[in-house]
Amino acid sequence: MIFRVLRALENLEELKNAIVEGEPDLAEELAKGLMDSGADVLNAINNAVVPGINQAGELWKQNAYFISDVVMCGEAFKSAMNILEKDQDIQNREKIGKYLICTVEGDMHDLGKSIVVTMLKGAGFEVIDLGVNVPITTFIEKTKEFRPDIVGIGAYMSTTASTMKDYVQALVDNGLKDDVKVMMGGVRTSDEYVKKLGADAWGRDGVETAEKALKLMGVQS
Ligand code: B12
Repeated sequence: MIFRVLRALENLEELKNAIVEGEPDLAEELAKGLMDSGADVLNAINNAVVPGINQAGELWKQNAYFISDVVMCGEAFKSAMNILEKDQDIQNREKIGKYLICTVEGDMHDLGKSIVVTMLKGAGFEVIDLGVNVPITTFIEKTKEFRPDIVGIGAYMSTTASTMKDYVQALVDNGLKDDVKVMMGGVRTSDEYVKKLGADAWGRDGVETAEKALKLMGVQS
């Protein structure tokens, strides 16, 4: 038993390192290994994938990594997430609501959003991911088409974060705001900040976002 636990911890450490070292093929292989061994996927995301990409971000901040290094870490992150997202427990959850999510126009960051998407799926949401660099017109068009219960808006730079308020204003102008809750998130944001932009809730990370989304739906997590 103790060896199984140690081996599982070792696997998580290896996956984290593959992301920090920017090795997409290895990250994919290790994620497949975790899935095949029946590991807890949400635990793998929280304790290997998220810490891995955070560590890569820290290394960039300390000037130990170039952008090209961070891009490779992002690729490794995505290869791992592509595999882990296929987990049957995540796929087969009974759907409790629709969540439409996007990154604002001018912003290409999507690693944090991918984590949020997986956690929301794990919590039972049907997620419509519009991707990155999404103009307000597309956001409104898709909100009208899909009629989500919650919209999630992500922005990751000081230059793009303040534009999230324009997305809320567009919901108001199109008569959609009364039917939808708004969540916001991203590295440059805080609870206080997004409330000023018109959000109903902020998500610090994937887990908190899923918890707060359930709460907005009136479901206890
Ligand atoms: C990885 C990264 C990149 C990658 C992005 C790859 C990708 N596919 O996403 C690359 C290399 C491409 C990149 C490019 C750039 N980047 Co960059 N990037 C980062 C970095 C290192 C990590 C971001 C990240 O993925 N973090 C890990 C995830 C897990 O965390 P997260 O994003 O915060 O997400 C969590 C929460 O915020 C929350 N959350 C996220 N989204 C949402 C959405 C909702 C709705 C909710 C509720 C919650 C939520 O849950 C997530 C999971 O825990 C940060 C530095 C940092 N320390 O954050 C800079 C950073 C964001 N980048 C920055 C900059 C300046 C740039 C560039 C302009 C650099 C350049 N000179 O070209 C370009 C901009 C391109 C563009 N137009 O968007 C700056 C922004 C500074 C500022 N002014 O605010 C930062 C802060 C680095 C810095 N200190 O200077 N970047």
